[in-house]
Amino acid sequence: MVSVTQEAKHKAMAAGFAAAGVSTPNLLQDLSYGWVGKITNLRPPEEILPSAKSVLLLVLHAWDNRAFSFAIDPPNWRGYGMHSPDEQFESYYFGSEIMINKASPVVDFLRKKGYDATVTSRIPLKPAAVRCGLGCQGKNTLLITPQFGPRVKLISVLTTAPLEPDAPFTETFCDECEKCVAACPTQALEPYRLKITRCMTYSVESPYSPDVSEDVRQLERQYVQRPTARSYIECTICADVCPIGKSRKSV
Ligand code: B12
Ligand code: SF4
Ligand code: SF4
Repeated sequence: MVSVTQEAKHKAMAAGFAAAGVSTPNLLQDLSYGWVGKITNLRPPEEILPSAKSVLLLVLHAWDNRAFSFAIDPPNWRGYGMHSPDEQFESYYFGSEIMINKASPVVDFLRKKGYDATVTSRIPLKPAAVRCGLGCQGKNTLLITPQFGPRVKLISVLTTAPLEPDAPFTETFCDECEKCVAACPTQALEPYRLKITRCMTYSVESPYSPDVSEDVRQLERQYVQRPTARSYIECTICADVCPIGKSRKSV
């Protein structure tokens, strides 16, 4: 008989995800939660869905890495930490919109089975994905999957369903390679560590922040493409150069 776990994963694959893995809030207790700089406050699964018993991590192959990195900020957006907490903004991030949409059949399925379920990207997705058996974190700090390397986007479904956990991923891929570290134009990377304010993704998302240095601003103007005045394509260089999974062009 097909289990709820197998059926939930099957729904995810049918919706277009490339891989799906399961862990439990208990097994994710020691991840580093809290604020990442001034960017986002990552929470434990039970704070997002009380009585969550399982975390289903979904991997979407970003088959056009630039299209998936397309973002639009609202006109009055100044940057992380530069607004009062009650200010509401509507940003648009193409990759997230697609993932939320594709995850909804999984949520519907679990709810029809009588469980609660919700989609979220507010947990630390990369280390959670490692615990769900989906890949390892590379020297660019991204999740490196065996099939597509770092060219993936991640999202999670939290549920009260007691799904069967997968074994954590234990292999590593980087060995002596340091291509991502060498390729970053702003030298934001040290192996396994990112200096956030030197990353052009941070600088483009924080157009007025005083914590971004002038050399980074200049490189941002050179490298970050802006299809329209309020839109941009986030940097993907440290993912593009990674040799792991590079030959896989399409799903
Ligand atoms: C905040 C954030 C950012 C910030 C900060 C990035 C960062 N590395 O922290 C900024 C805005 C700069 C950013 C940039 C980008 N991001 Co971003 N970001 C996030 C977010 C919201 C949280 C990341 C996080 O947890 N940071 C906290 C730090 C502390 O966590 P960490 O990197 O895992 O750090 C660990 C390692 O360094 C490790 N470590 C330290 N030392 C050592 C030593 C060894 C030997 C080892 C093994 C490990 C190790 O320990 C640390 C703590 O666990 C996630 C979504 C989410 N909810 O998780 C997306 C996410 C990570 N981003 C993503 C992407 C794709 C990007 C960009 C490529 C931009 C783009 N085009 O989309 C760049 C890549 C920059 C980079 N190389 O990291 C994807 C990653 C997909 C993947 N393959 O992993 C995510 C998952 C979004 C998504 N929904 O898909 N991002
Ligand atoms: S996203 Fe770009 S700027 Fe940021 S670490 Fe990667 S290569 Fe460097
Ligand atoms: S480019 Fe090389 S060092 Fe960087 S994540 Fe990929 S395999 Fe690891």
